[in-house]
Amino acid sequence: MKNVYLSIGSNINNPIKQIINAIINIKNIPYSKIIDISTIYYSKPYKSIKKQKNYLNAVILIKTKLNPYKILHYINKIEEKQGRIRTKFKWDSRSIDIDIILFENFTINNKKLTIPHYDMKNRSFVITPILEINSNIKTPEGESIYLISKKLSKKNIYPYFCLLKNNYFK
Ligand code: PH2
Ligand code: MG
Ligand code: MG
Repeated sequence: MKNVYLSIGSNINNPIKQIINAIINIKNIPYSKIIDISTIYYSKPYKSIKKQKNYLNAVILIKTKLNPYKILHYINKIEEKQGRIRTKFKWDSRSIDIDIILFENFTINNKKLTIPHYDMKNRSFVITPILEINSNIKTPEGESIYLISKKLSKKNIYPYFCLLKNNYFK
């Protein structure tokens, strides 16, 4: 079983409901199980071109027997099911976005998939929840995510909601 860190984000169509539905749908990915869920964070839009609503973001750690392409297939299906509309603008609002941040210690770089996530180091709404789950984690190149987090501003993210207290999704 491989460890996979997924990031989820939503800023339209009832973000808290979208995040909870995404967790339920991720729980149903075959040959996989949820190990941990971070706090859900409230964050300002990062790199948006147009004016956008604020986001909710979280990170989920799963263990899976599937390969990265199969995981990508299932998360794309979940995005589709949750009404994700892909516009021609990369930074548009989204009902749900699920990204593979880390997949064990794999490095993949092709048209379909880039792992680790190409911009994770600049996103405190990704780095902060990962560290909450595993404070010792490193990138495949051996870079400490804790050290990466020290360079990031935490000004734009706030803890919003915590689901783990009652182990609801485990
Ligand atoms: N996702 C983006 C662009 N900007 N900003 C926040 N706060 N959260 C996101 O998930 C996010 C973003 C594109 O994937
Ligand atoms: Mg994304
Ligand atoms: Mg995405």
